[in-house]
Amino acid sequence: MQLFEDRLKRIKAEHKTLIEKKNEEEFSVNGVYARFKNPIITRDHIPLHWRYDLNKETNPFLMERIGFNATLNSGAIKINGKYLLVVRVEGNDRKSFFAVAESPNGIDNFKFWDRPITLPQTENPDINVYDMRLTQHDDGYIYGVFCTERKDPNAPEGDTSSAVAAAGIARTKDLVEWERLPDLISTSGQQRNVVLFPHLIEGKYAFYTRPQDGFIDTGKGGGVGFGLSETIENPEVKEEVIVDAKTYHTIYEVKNGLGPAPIKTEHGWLQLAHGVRNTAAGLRYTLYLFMTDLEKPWIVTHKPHGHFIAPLKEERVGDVSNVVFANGWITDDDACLPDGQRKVYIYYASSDTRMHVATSTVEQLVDYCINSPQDKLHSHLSVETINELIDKNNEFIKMI
Ligand code: M1P
Repeated sequence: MQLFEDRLKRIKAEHKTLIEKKNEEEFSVNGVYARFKNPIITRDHIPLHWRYDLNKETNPFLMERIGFNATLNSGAIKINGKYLLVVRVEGNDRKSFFAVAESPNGIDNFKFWDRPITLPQTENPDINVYDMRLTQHDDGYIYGVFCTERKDPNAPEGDTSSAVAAAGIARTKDLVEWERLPDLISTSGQQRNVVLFPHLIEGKYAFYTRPQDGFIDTGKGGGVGFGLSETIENPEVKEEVIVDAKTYHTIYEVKNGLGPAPIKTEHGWLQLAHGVRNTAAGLRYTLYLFMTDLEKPWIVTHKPHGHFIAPLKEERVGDVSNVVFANGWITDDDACLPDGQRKVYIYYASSDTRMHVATSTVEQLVDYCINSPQDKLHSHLSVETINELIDKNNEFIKMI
């Protein structure tokens, strides 16, 4: 039967073309970051040998045996000159798992490693895992902190949806072999969007947290939190302070959560987070930036108004529409940029469906944080802020 051979030839060719497709930077009107034309990783990037039984005897129609639904919220790190994403891959069975995709330049040619990550289990096995944040820690390990989700043991009979979210922790030196540590214990009922800080503080491991009362609703716990743990082998945060609270009539009114581990700059720590607000069409997730103090990274020093990246054009539609989410970025100290600027690759997912990249520099992001106006939380004060800029531009108005 020729069908098998014909299909194989075409499927292989289309897969190769997709993976090798060059990406193009788009002109940045806002000047803060540049988007790229193509998504960088989609479900079609999943290796063919994860999807098809390639034996003609057992799969004469060359049909997919295992289907994949989405590639999203990815942790990021650069090792030995390679840009590596720990991608949240979601199967058609709704289960997410982690898999490493590697690119030579950070913007295209992302190729998955041969197998997904085998994540060791605790005595209470994960039902679902997702959204790994990578931290290169001073102790020499790369930590992956992720959400581990299990059915709520206290769910009433017949409730087959209620779940409990906690922060799972694993560590590695190479992203291949992983050692699982116990889940983070904290005072709040549930945790998601937990990030390990790269340095010890007062000799303790430091975590950004997101205490929450329920699985979806953060309730009275919401906001980006921060707490210390005596050890990483028995991680426990006994006290959390709120770094950045959810706030009425902002883009993080309903909830927020930290993205990747922060980037150190001479002006403080650059922080990327997501904020969620409600609309008649459901929740809207956007990304925002802020900075925290160098010595006290739980204290916000600068916070521009509103969102930094919001879903745009095709990004707006997907499995969970109107969402952008980021848990990975890379500062590229090998890239030679004018004036010694440090390049930053910001990896974000759109609508829980596919991965994108945007690029900027540490200097641009710091400038954005320091010099953008704050949210003054009232319309008339927003108008006041606009008028201040118009007045400042008075003598330059002829330029435009
Ligand atoms: O569906 C949007 C996002 O929802 C969750 O984020 P949060 O905990 O802030 O609500 C996460 O499940 C995330 O994976 C997802 O992208």
